[in-house]
Parts: sequence; structure tokens; C-alpha cells
Amino acid sequence: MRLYKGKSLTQHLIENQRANGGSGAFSAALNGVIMACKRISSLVDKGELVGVLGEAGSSNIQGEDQKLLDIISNETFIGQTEWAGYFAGMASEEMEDVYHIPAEYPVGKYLITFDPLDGSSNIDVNVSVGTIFSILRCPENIERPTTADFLQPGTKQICAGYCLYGSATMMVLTMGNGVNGYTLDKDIGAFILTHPDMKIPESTNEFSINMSNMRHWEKPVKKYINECLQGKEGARGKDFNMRWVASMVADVHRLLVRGGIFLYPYDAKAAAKEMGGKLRLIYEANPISFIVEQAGGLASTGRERIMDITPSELHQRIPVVMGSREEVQHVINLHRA
Ligand code: AHM
Ligand code: MG
Repeated sequence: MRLYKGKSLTQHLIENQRANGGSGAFSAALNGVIMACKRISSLVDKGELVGVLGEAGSSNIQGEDQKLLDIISNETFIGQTEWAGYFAGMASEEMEDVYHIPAEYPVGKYLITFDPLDGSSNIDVNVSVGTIFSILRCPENIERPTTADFLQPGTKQICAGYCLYGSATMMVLTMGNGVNGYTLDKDIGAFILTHPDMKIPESTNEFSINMSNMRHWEKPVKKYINECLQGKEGARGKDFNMRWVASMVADVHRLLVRGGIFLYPYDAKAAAKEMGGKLRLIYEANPISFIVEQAGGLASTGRERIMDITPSELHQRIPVVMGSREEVQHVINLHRA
């Protein structure tokens, strides 16, 4: 039998922090997030055994029906992170307004934003879902942050990550110096470094998009997907494969492991409701863009780099085109043509 030598996420974080001369506070802040994800992973695993499937009977700020597990995951995330004294405030896809740290706990110097359980439509059908989070610095001398303090461009993120609840539970993290993936060893309850320095291959022949929206897309995206569908006989001269899990975390994880391009583009149906896209800038697009760029990929709206956008509101939505560099650049070029 091979002796298992994998490094734990905690050890890896502390070693990294030591190498960079940090105090350790940041690693400790992440511990709450790690614990939240372990708890959510356990709930996702148990599903109906613990009665967490089905509708919550409520809707979020975007008017979407909330699943019971959306709400429970949101409460779990807050419960595991609010007490430790590292955060000054939180914002979640599932909450209308900024969440303030209760008076009984110390206030810290970071802000955290999260989508507690992304891929809600997959919860009840036992398909992969995930948690996405992003950490920002709280502006100086602010004890009770307001919405304006959260409206920072993605370039200001100091850490972003996702936890994928798939056939294995995996945490993928960046702190701006590459991307590492850790697999949860459920026997010992610890994330183990299994995917060091993840890189997205530069080229790909796999795309990921919800084709049922095709009639609502703009011309450049229609053109791009038509090129893909034409395969070897078309302008690209190669055959493409398609995948769509409908959980961004799972679709993006595939990009990090074997490359690909993921699009949730501008959509006239969404624009008619003044949204312009489906995915949320602060909770989904920014953290995932940070990871994708750190893994060598590109993340754009088709017209601009996602992380350069200063959010105009907490729940703003935007078009998303991300993944293998060559392919995303081609879609950007089609938008310029
Ligand atoms: P959610 O946050 O309500 O779960 O919505 C976001 C999800 C993404 O994970 C996924 O890429 C997309 O919605 C799927 O949308 P669709 O059902 O239109 O295919
Ligand atoms: Mg989401």
C-alpha cells in the first residue's frame, strides 16, 4: 500500500503565508469558509436523508425561487464565518442587502461575498453544485460597511475560490499567485492538495453554453457557435464537442482540468428585464474570472475584461465568456469585427 503523503489545505495555506511574510490572520479567516464548505458538502451528500431537498417557498432579490438548500447553505456560510473576527461584512446572492457582523463578534478588515449554493436547478436531481466566494479588503476605518464598500472591481480581490460538490468534493483557490485544487478526504475530514498549480490549456475544441437561448444571443456569439457546429467543414477547421452541466462551478472546473470555453452571453430575453446576462458579477463572474485568469485563461464579457468592471450594484448581472485563451480571444475578436 502506498503511504499517503498529501499536504492538507491548512498546512499549505500556513506555509504559503509564512513564505510571503504574512501574519496568519488570512489563513485563519479562510478556515471558516473551509468549515462552511465541509458542512454544505455533508448536507449535499445526505440530501433527502436529512430532508434538505425541495423548495423553500420563498424567492430571492432576483425573483428566483429559492431551494431549501440555498437557504440552509446561506445560513451555514454565515454561521461558520461571522464569529471569527476577520470579516467586516458579507454580501450573498441569497440576501438583498449587506449582512452586518452581529454586535457580539469582533469586526475584521475583510469583506466576503458568496453564492452559497450555485447551480440551484441541479440540487434536487443529484447533479453537481458548488459554493463560490470572493474576499476583498474593507475600506479603511469602516466598521459597518455599506453596499458602496462592496462595489469594487474584480482586480481588487485578494482571494477567490469555489467548492465543487461533485463525485468528489473539491476546493479550488487562488490568492493571486496561481490556482490550487484540494480534494476533501471525507475519512479524515480534511482537504488535501491534489491539483497543484492548475492551468487551463491554451486551445480547446470543447464549448459550454445553454443552446436553448440561441435565438436571444447577439450576432458574434451566434456566429461563434455556428462555426463550432460546422466543425471541420467550417471556418475553424476542427470538430467541437459540447458540454453543459448548468452548474457554473462544475462547468468551470472542467475548464481548469482539460480546457474549454464557457459562455453565458448577453441575452436579449434577460436584457428585456434589464439584466443583460444571467450570471452575477460580484458573486459568480468576478471570483471565477480571478481563478480562470490565474490559471492562464481569459475572462471577458465579449467586449471588456470582467475584472476591470466597477460594479454598479450588488446584484448586477453581466455576460460571461471565459476559459482557454485562444478560444476566448477568438470570441472577443468576433465582437470587435
Ligand atoms: P443560480 O445561482 O441560481 O444557481 O444560477 C446560476 C447558474 C449557473 O451555475 C449556471 O451556469 C447557470 O445558472 C445555468 O443556467 P440555465 O439553467 O439557464 O442553463
Ligand atoms: Mg449562482
